[in-house]
Amino acid sequence: MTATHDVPFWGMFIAGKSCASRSGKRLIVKNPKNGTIVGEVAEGDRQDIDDAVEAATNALAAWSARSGAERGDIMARAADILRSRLPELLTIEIDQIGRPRREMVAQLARLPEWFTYFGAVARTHEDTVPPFGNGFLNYTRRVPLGVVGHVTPWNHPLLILTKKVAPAMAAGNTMVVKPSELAPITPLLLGEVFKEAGLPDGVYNVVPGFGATAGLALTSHPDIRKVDLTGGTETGKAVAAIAGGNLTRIAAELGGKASVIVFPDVEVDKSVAAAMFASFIATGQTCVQGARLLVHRSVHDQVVAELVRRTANIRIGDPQDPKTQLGPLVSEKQRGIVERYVNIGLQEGATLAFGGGRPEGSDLDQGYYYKPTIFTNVTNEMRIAQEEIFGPVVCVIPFDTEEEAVALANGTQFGLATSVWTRDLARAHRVAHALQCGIVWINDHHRIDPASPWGGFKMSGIGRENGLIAYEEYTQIQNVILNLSEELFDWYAEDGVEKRYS
Ligand code: TXE
Repeated sequence: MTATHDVPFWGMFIAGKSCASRSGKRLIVKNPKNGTIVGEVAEGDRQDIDDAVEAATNALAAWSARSGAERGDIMARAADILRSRLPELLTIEIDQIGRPRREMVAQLARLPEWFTYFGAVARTHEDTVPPFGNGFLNYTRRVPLGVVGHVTPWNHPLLILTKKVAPAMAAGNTMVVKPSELAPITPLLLGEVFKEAGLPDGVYNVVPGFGATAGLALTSHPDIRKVDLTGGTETGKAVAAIAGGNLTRIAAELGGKASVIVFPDVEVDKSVAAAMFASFIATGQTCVQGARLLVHRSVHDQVVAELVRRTANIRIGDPQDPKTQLGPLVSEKQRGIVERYVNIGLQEGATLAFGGGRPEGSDLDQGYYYKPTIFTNVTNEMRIAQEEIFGPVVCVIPFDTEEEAVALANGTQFGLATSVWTRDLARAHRVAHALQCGIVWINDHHRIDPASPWGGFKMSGIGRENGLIAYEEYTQIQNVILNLSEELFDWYAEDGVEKRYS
């Protein structure tokens, strides 16, 4: 990091070095709580992406030739170094995106687990010996894909990046990252962590820039073997179409409209705590946000009354203050989207039970704050119940039967996650099996683990993060078939013997 005019500056990270972009352009990173400048980073474009892909290509042969154990050792060291640098990363992460410290502490403290888990996967991975018949030794090898591209968003800059980098690195790939233009600093700092851990230069490269320039250059690059993107569904479709032109694999974690289904056997306090946790964490800016609260009609009014009462007590404020419970939205643009949807909800006839505006207070006027907002009298056909708002807005919808709850939860184009709240075990599993989504929590929400597959059905995405499947999706299979026989096999011999192929 260097500084000009008191503004810290971070270069791109290519081949283990920090450097300016070819154009010399810079991106300004602003703090959503008051619009002040957090710092500047080099703004990359096509040529910089080409440079980064070249660095990753040059590093590939040596990195992929390392044993899983060696890769695992480096990743274990990276986990330790990352842990020691968390306080610094935490402060910058909060300044970039405005998420409250109490949330970011909880989230970032878990990041090292991804490197220890996937490092251990690299170390312990076993290939298979599929049956092939007598006289043959037949085995498979999982080999890396090559150079892969990671396009990441601003809502969980380090967590989402880590979910992609750890399996890719463990499997022996090299990578180029295009982080969000709103939150590029911590992804750059991760490069320093890897370098200190002994990761060879060129394995991890970062080119900050905009989606339409650097993002497009990366995802359309013919030498990229896989694009792993988290972002909006429209972005995912556009990127998949372009990647398809090069037969580049794609993994995409896209939008969602998760439901929180509350059955009447759950105490009201518990349901309300569940709904608040699901809906308002990250100021609602998460792909698995509990955007729809489906409540059994018999407890609907009680749940709504308590939800409104408790939501009114949420402390909105400076994200760096450990007591703050709700920070600003990430940008003016994001707040504009939320405000537009709240107006749409009102026009559609939904009832604003709480929120629906900017909070007052001189400190809050400076930032992109928005009150936690509760809509009631919502029907599932309304746009506010169907489209991803990505803000602190929850739509409450009553239901009468289990079948109706499932139909409501499944009744969107998305299929990322749902939480089911009940003490009835058979019902919980029955509902889980009927849900069309990649993640189902029972009596919980938002929980994640590096070992547990994460990703969506339908328009919520393709491919999986986390777990052995994420490692496998960063490899391709090579099948090696060895004929153990020394006998001459002469298909064209005119010996009158009927030939057998197997
Ligand atoms: O995301 P974008 P934005 C949703 C959420 C939000 C909406 C827009 O609903 O309101 O998307 O947010 C890069 N080629 N999610 O505009 O544009 C971009 O630079 C290549 C859900 O911030 O999808 C960034 O690095 N790259 C979500 C990344 O894609 C492109 C997280 C995501 O940006 C590109 C974020 C292109 N043509 C937003 N266009 C989730 N699933 O959690 C953009 N990018």
